[in-house]
Amino acid sequence: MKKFTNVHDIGSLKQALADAAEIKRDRFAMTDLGKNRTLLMLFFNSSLRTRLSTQKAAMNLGMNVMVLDVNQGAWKLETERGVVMDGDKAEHLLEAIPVMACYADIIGVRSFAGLTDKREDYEERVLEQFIKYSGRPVISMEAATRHPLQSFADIITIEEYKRKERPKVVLTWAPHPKALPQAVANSFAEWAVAAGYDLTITHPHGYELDPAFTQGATIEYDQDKALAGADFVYAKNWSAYADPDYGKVLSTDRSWTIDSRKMALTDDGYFMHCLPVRRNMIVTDDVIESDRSLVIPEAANREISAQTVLMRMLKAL
Ligand code: AN0
Ligand code: CP
Repeated sequence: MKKFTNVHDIGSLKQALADAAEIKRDRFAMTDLGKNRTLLMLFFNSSLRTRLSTQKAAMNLGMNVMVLDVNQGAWKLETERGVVMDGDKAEHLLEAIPVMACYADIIGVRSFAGLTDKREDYEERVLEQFIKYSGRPVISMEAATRHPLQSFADIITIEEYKRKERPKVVLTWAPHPKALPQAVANSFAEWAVAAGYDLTITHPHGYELDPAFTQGATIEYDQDKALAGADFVYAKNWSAYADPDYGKVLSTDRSWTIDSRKMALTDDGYFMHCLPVRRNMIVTDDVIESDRSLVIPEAANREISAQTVLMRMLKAL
Protein backbone atom coordinates (compact mmCIF):
# COMPACT_ATOMS: atom_id res chain seq x y z
CA MET A 1 0.00 0.00 0.00
CA LYS A 2 1.52 3.34 -1.12
CA LYS A 3 -0.97 5.68 0.51
CA PHE A 4 -3.73 5.59 3.09
CA THR A 5 -6.03 8.53 2.63
CA ASN A 6 -9.52 7.06 2.16
CA VAL A 7 -11.54 3.84 2.31
CA HIS A 8 -10.60 2.84 -1.25
CA ASP A 9 -6.88 2.73 -0.42
CA ILE A 10 -7.47 -0.18 1.96
CA GLY A 11 -8.84 -2.47 -0.79
CA SER A 12 -11.23 -5.10 0.50
CA LEU A 13 -12.66 -3.79 3.78
CA LYS A 14 -13.56 -7.33 4.77
CA GLN A 15 -9.93 -8.42 4.41
CA ALA A 16 -8.71 -5.30 6.25
CA LEU A 17 -11.06 -6.10 9.14
CA ALA A 18 -9.77 -9.68 9.19
CA ASP A 19 -6.17 -8.37 9.30
CA ALA A 20 -7.13 -5.99 12.11
CA ALA A 21 -8.72 -8.80 14.11
CA GLU A 22 -5.58 -10.89 13.74
CA ILE A 23 -3.40 -8.00 14.89
CA LYS A 24 -5.70 -7.49 17.86
CA ARG A 25 -5.29 -11.16 18.83
CA ASP A 26 -1.51 -10.70 18.93
CA ARG A 27 -0.15 -7.25 18.25
CA PHE A 28 3.43 -8.40 18.85
CA ALA A 29 3.49 -11.15 16.21
CA MET A 30 5.52 -9.01 13.77
CA THR A 31 8.07 -7.17 15.86
CA ASP A 32 10.74 -7.69 13.20
CA LEU A 33 8.77 -6.38 10.23
CA GLY A 34 9.66 -2.75 10.91
CA LYS A 35 13.26 -3.28 12.02
CA ASN A 36 15.48 -0.40 10.83
CA ARG A 37 12.45 1.30 9.29
CA THR A 38 11.48 4.80 10.35
CA LEU A 39 8.04 6.37 10.62
CA LEU A 40 8.01 10.17 10.56
CA MET A 41 4.84 11.71 11.93
CA LEU A 42 4.30 15.32 11.02
CA PHE A 43 1.69 17.36 12.85
CA PHE A 44 0.40 20.70 11.58
CA ASN A 45 -2.39 20.42 14.22
CA SER A 46 -2.79 19.17 17.78
CA SER A 47 -3.35 15.52 18.65
CA LEU A 48 -3.52 13.16 21.60
CA ARG A 49 -4.85 9.84 20.24
CA THR A 50 -3.40 9.89 16.74
CA ARG A 51 0.07 10.73 18.00
CA LEU A 52 0.13 8.08 20.72
CA SER A 53 -1.75 5.26 18.98
CA THR A 54 0.19 5.56 15.71
CA GLN A 55 3.52 5.67 17.54
CA LYS A 56 2.46 2.64 19.62
CA ALA A 57 1.40 0.76 16.47
CA ALA A 58 4.76 1.49 14.85
CA MET A 59 6.63 0.33 17.96
CA ASN A 60 4.60 -2.91 17.99
CA LEU A 61 6.04 -3.55 14.51
CA GLY A 62 9.59 -2.76 15.63
CA MET A 63 9.80 0.59 13.83
CA ASN A 64 11.68 3.68 14.88
CA VAL A 65 9.49 6.76 15.19
CA MET A 66 10.17 10.47 14.79
CA VAL A 67 7.54 13.09 15.55
CA LEU A 68 7.66 16.67 14.37
CA ASP A 69 5.22 19.35 15.51
CA VAL A 70 5.55 21.84 12.70
CA ASN A 71 4.25 24.72 14.77
CA GLN A 72 6.50 24.02 17.76
CA GLY A 73 10.17 24.18 16.95
CA ALA A 74 10.22 23.61 13.18
CA TRP A 75 10.33 26.39 10.61
CA LYS A 76 6.87 27.57 9.68
CA LEU A 77 6.08 26.03 6.29
CA GLU A 78 4.64 27.72 3.22
CA THR A 79 2.31 25.36 1.35
CA GLU A 80 1.38 27.40 -1.75
CA ARG A 81 3.68 27.63 -4.77
CA GLY A 82 4.39 31.06 -6.22
CA VAL A 83 4.07 32.95 -2.94
CA VAL A 84 6.66 35.68 -2.25
CA MET A 85 7.91 34.39 1.08
CA ASP A 86 8.33 37.70 2.88
CA GLY A 87 6.03 36.77 5.78
CA ASP A 88 6.50 34.54 8.82
CA LYS A 89 7.02 31.29 6.88
CA ALA A 90 10.72 30.48 6.59
CA GLU A 91 10.63 27.28 4.51
CA HIS A 92 8.60 25.87 1.64
CA LEU A 93 6.95 22.48 1.65
CA LEU A 94 8.59 21.81 -1.72
CA GLU A 95 12.02 21.66 -0.01
CA ALA A 96 10.80 20.34 3.33
CA ILE A 97 9.03 17.27 1.87
CA PRO A 98 12.00 15.77 -0.04
CA VAL A 99 14.29 16.58 2.91
CA MET A 100 12.01 14.78 5.36
CA ALA A 101 11.72 11.88 2.93
CA CYS A 102 15.51 11.40 3.18
CA TYR A 103 15.08 10.40 6.82
CA ALA A 104 11.86 8.38 6.69
CA ASP A 105 10.50 5.18 5.15
CA ILE A 106 6.85 6.05 5.84
CA ILE A 107 5.39 9.52 6.46
CA GLY A 108 2.23 10.32 8.44
CA VAL A 109 0.71 13.78 8.03
CA ARG A 110 -1.92 15.64 10.01
CA SER A 111 -3.12 18.75 8.22
CA PHE A 112 -6.64 19.97 8.97
CA ALA A 113 -8.88 21.97 6.69
CA GLY A 114 -8.26 25.70 6.90
CA LEU A 115 -12.04 26.23 6.51
CA THR A 116 -11.57 29.45 4.54
CA ASP A 117 -10.95 28.19 1.00
CA LYS A 118 -13.21 25.23 0.23
CA ARG A 119 -11.46 24.39 -3.02
CA GLU A 120 -8.04 24.32 -1.40
CA ASP A 121 -9.38 22.08 1.38
CA TYR A 122 -11.32 19.68 -0.86
CA GLU A 123 -8.38 19.36 -3.28
CA GLU A 124 -6.30 18.19 -0.28
CA ARG A 125 -3.47 20.42 -1.40
CA VAL A 126 -1.12 19.72 1.52
CA LEU A 127 -1.63 15.94 1.67
CA GLU A 128 -1.39 15.64 -2.12
CA GLN A 129 1.97 17.40 -2.14
CA PHE A 130 3.31 14.83 0.32
CA ILE A 131 2.06 12.01 -1.90
CA LYS A 132 3.51 13.62 -5.00
CA TYR A 133 6.89 14.83 -3.77
CA SER A 134 7.98 12.50 -0.96
CA GLY A 135 8.32 9.25 -2.91
CA ARG A 136 7.32 7.51 0.34
CA PRO A 137 4.12 5.81 1.45
CA VAL A 138 1.94 8.49 3.08
CA ILE A 139 -0.63 8.01 5.83
CA SER A 140 -3.31 10.61 6.44
CA MET A 141 -3.49 11.24 10.18
CA GLU A 142 -6.52 13.49 9.44
CA ALA A 143 -6.29 15.67 6.41
CA ALA A 144 -8.65 18.38 5.17
CA THR A 145 -11.54 16.15 4.13
CA ARG A 146 -11.08 12.76 5.82
CA HIS A 147 -9.77 10.99 8.93
CA PRO A 148 -9.35 7.40 7.70
CA LEU A 149 -7.43 5.97 10.69
CA GLN A 150 -10.32 7.09 12.89
CA SER A 151 -13.00 5.73 10.57
CA PHE A 152 -11.23 2.39 10.26
CA ALA A 153 -11.05 2.17 14.08
CA ASP A 154 -14.74 3.09 14.28
CA ILE A 155 -15.71 0.31 11.87
CA ILE A 156 -13.55 -2.20 13.78
CA THR A 157 -15.43 -1.12 16.94
CA ILE A 158 -18.88 -1.45 15.35
CA GLU A 159 -17.96 -4.92 14.07
CA GLU A 160 -17.00 -5.92 17.61
CA TYR A 161 -20.20 -4.64 19.23
CA LYS A 162 -22.90 -5.11 16.59
CA ARG A 163 -25.79 -7.49 17.37
CA LYS A 164 -27.12 -7.78 13.84
CA GLU A 165 -25.52 -8.20 10.44
CA ARG A 166 -26.61 -4.79 9.15
CA PRO A 167 -26.91 -2.41 12.12
CA LYS A 168 -28.69 0.93 11.99
CA VAL A 169 -25.98 3.55 12.43
CA VAL A 170 -26.85 7.22 12.95
CA LEU A 171 -24.33 9.97 12.35
CA THR A 172 -25.66 13.02 14.17
CA TRP A 173 -24.42 16.59 14.16
CA ALA A 174 -24.09 18.05 17.67
CA PRO A 175 -23.23 21.57 18.81
CA HIS A 176 -19.72 22.92 19.42
CA PRO A 177 -18.56 26.50 20.05
CA LYS A 178 -15.82 26.52 17.41
CA ALA A 179 -15.74 25.81 13.69
CA LEU A 180 -14.58 22.23 13.09
CA PRO A 181 -13.75 20.49 9.81
CA GLN A 182 -16.16 18.06 8.12
CA ALA A 183 -13.37 15.46 7.89
CA VAL A 184 -14.47 13.06 10.64
CA ALA A 185 -18.10 13.11 9.49
CA ASN A 186 -17.21 12.76 5.78
CA SER A 187 -14.91 9.90 6.50
CA PHE A 188 -17.24 8.08 8.88
CA ALA A 189 -20.01 8.26 6.27
CA GLU A 190 -17.67 6.97 3.56
CA TRP A 191 -16.56 3.97 5.65
CA ALA A 192 -20.01 3.18 7.09
CA VAL A 193 -21.48 3.04 3.58
CA ALA A 194 -18.57 0.88 2.40
CA ALA A 195 -19.18 -1.43 5.37
CA GLY A 196 -22.77 -1.87 4.17
CA TYR A 197 -24.45 -0.42 7.29
CA ASP A 198 -27.92 1.13 7.32
CA LEU A 199 -26.63 4.71 7.71
CA THR A 200 -28.80 7.71 8.60
CA ILE A 201 -27.28 11.19 8.84
CA THR A 202 -29.06 13.90 10.82
CA HIS A 203 -28.19 17.57 11.17
CA PRO A 204 -29.85 20.99 11.17
CA HIS A 205 -30.62 22.63 7.81
CA GLY A 206 -27.47 24.22 6.41
CA TYR A 207 -25.15 21.45 7.64
CA GLU A 208 -25.44 19.22 4.56
CA LEU A 209 -22.17 17.40 3.87
CA ASP A 210 -20.53 17.02 0.47
CA PRO A 211 -22.87 14.58 -1.34
CA ALA A 212 -19.81 12.65 -2.55
CA PHE A 213 -19.56 11.25 0.99
CA THR A 214 -23.23 10.70 1.79
CA GLN A 215 -24.41 8.68 -1.20
CA GLY A 216 -26.02 5.53 0.12
CA ALA A 217 -27.08 7.21 3.40
CA THR A 218 -30.53 8.47 4.41
CA ILE A 219 -30.67 12.15 5.35
CA GLU A 220 -33.21 12.94 8.11
CA TYR A 221 -33.46 16.48 9.48
CA ASP A 222 -35.51 15.41 12.52
CA GLN A 223 -32.97 14.09 15.01
CA ASP A 224 -35.53 12.17 17.12
CA LYS A 225 -36.83 10.37 14.03
CA ALA A 226 -33.30 9.57 12.93
CA LEU A 227 -32.40 8.10 16.31
CA ALA A 228 -35.44 5.80 16.48
CA GLY A 229 -34.25 2.20 16.67
CA ALA A 230 -30.56 3.05 16.20
CA ASP A 231 -27.94 0.46 17.15
CA PHE A 232 -25.11 3.00 17.11
CA VAL A 233 -25.20 6.79 17.57
CA TYR A 234 -22.09 8.49 16.21
CA ALA A 235 -22.06 12.13 17.33
CA LYS A 236 -19.82 14.76 15.79
CA ASN A 237 -19.81 18.45 15.20
CA TRP A 238 -18.84 19.93 11.87
CA SER A 239 -19.01 23.37 10.34
CA ALA A 240 -21.09 24.19 7.27
CA TYR A 241 -19.97 22.75 3.94
CA ALA A 242 -22.43 24.46 1.60
CA ASP A 243 -21.72 27.85 0.06
CA PRO A 244 -21.81 30.66 1.03
CA ASP A 245 -21.37 29.47 4.61
CA TYR A 246 -18.39 27.12 4.14
CA GLY A 247 -16.48 26.73 7.42
CA LYS A 248 -19.00 28.68 9.49
CA VAL A 249 -20.80 27.85 12.73
CA LEU A 250 -24.49 28.29 11.89
CA SER A 251 -25.91 26.93 15.13
CA THR A 252 -24.91 26.00 18.67
CA ASP A 253 -28.41 24.71 19.43
CA ARG A 254 -28.06 22.49 22.48
CA SER A 255 -31.32 20.72 21.74
CA TRP A 256 -29.06 18.61 19.46
CA THR A 257 -26.83 17.50 22.38
CA ILE A 258 -27.02 13.73 22.88
CA ASP A 259 -28.63 13.07 26.27
CA SER A 260 -30.33 10.12 27.93
CA ARG A 261 -33.75 11.02 26.51
CA LYS A 262 -32.33 10.75 23.01
CA MET A 263 -30.46 7.54 23.73
CA ALA A 264 -33.79 6.11 25.01
CA LEU A 265 -35.16 6.47 21.45
CA THR A 266 -32.56 4.01 20.19
CA ASP A 267 -32.65 0.22 20.31
CA ASP A 268 -30.46 0.14 23.42
CA GLY A 269 -27.91 1.75 21.12
CA TYR A 270 -24.27 2.47 21.72
CA PHE A 271 -22.84 6.00 21.85
CA MET A 272 -19.73 6.75 19.78
CA HIS A 273 -17.46 9.77 19.34
CA CYS A 274 -13.92 10.04 18.01
CA LEU A 275 -12.75 12.30 20.89
CA PRO A 276 -11.74 14.88 21.94
CA VAL A 277 -15.29 15.67 23.01
CA ARG A 278 -16.81 18.68 24.73
CA ARG A 279 -19.08 17.32 27.44
CA ASN A 280 -22.55 18.80 27.74
CA MET A 281 -22.20 20.35 24.27
CA ILE A 282 -21.89 17.17 22.17
CA VAL A 283 -22.96 14.65 24.82
CA THR A 284 -24.08 14.76 28.43
CA ASP A 285 -21.92 13.41 31.26
CA ASP A 286 -24.31 10.55 32.01
CA VAL A 287 -24.39 9.27 28.41
CA ILE A 288 -20.62 9.35 27.87
CA GLU A 289 -20.10 7.69 31.27
CA SER A 290 -22.78 5.04 30.67
CA ASP A 291 -22.14 1.41 29.83
CA ARG A 292 -23.42 2.14 26.28
CA SER A 293 -20.53 4.51 25.60
CA LEU A 294 -17.85 3.12 23.27
CA VAL A 295 -15.54 6.13 23.24
CA ILE A 296 -12.68 4.30 25.00
CA PRO A 297 -12.88 1.08 22.90
CA GLU A 298 -12.85 3.31 19.78
CA ALA A 299 -9.72 5.06 20.98
CA ALA A 300 -8.13 1.70 21.83
CA ASN A 301 -8.83 0.50 18.30
CA ARG A 302 -6.84 3.41 16.89
CA GLU A 303 -3.73 1.39 17.70
CA ILE A 304 -5.16 -1.53 15.71
CA SER A 305 -6.20 0.51 12.66
CA ALA A 306 -2.80 2.20 12.54
CA GLN A 307 -0.94 -1.10 12.93
CA THR A 308 -2.96 -2.70 10.13
CA VAL A 309 -2.07 0.16 7.78
CA LEU A 310 1.60 0.26 8.80
CA MET A 311 1.89 -3.52 8.44
CA ARG A 312 0.64 -3.35 4.87
CA MET A 313 2.92 -0.46 3.99
CA LEU A 314 5.96 -2.17 5.50
CA LYS A 315 5.23 -5.37 3.57
CA ALA A 316 5.09 -3.35 0.33
CA LEU A 317 8.37 -1.45 0.89
C1 AN0 B 1 -10.85 17.78 15.27
C2 AN0 B 1 -11.92 17.66 14.18
O1 AN0 B 1 -13.10 17.85 14.45
O2 AN0 B 1 -11.58 17.40 13.03
C3 AN0 B 1 -10.14 16.46 15.46
C4 AN0 B 1 -10.99 15.29 15.75
C5 AN0 B 1 -10.25 14.00 15.79
N1 AN0 B 1 -11.45 18.16 16.51
C6 AN0 B 1 -11.17 19.29 17.13
O3 AN0 B 1 -10.42 20.10 16.62
C7 AN0 B 1 -11.80 19.53 18.47
N1 CP C 1 -9.60 11.11 17.47
C1 CP C 1 -8.43 11.72 17.22
O1 CP C 1 -7.90 11.71 16.11
O2 CP C 1 -7.88 12.32 18.31
P1 CP C 1 -6.62 13.27 18.32
O3 CP C 1 -7.03 14.55 17.61
O4 CP C 1 -6.33 13.51 19.78
O5 CP C 1 -5.49 12.63 17.61
